[in-house]
Amino acid sequence: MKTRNFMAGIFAIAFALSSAAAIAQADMAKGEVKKIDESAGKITLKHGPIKNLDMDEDGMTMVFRVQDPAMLKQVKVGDKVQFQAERATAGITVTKIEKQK
Ligand SMILES: [Cu+2]
Repeated sequence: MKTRNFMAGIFAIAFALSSAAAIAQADMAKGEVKKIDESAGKITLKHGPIKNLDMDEDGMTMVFRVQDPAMLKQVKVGDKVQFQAERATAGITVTKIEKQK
């Protein structure tokens, strides 16, 4: 019984880890910061594929809104970044951004 619970626990953890990794992989797109417009709350990114937005092409440059203006202080022009973006009524919005490690 103990062994069975242990195995169930292992499977639960493995499942949680693999699905979390899959989600992170699907959502995080890679890009390079081209321009930051703090007053407008916008960032221009040259980006790779963004699966959740059905953008498959590589090397597309476009302007994104940012969910929180503070995000624009975390990066600077020329930085290689990883980000998440979502389609919102106001336009495509970056919901998370961080420097690529
Ligand atoms: Cu694009």
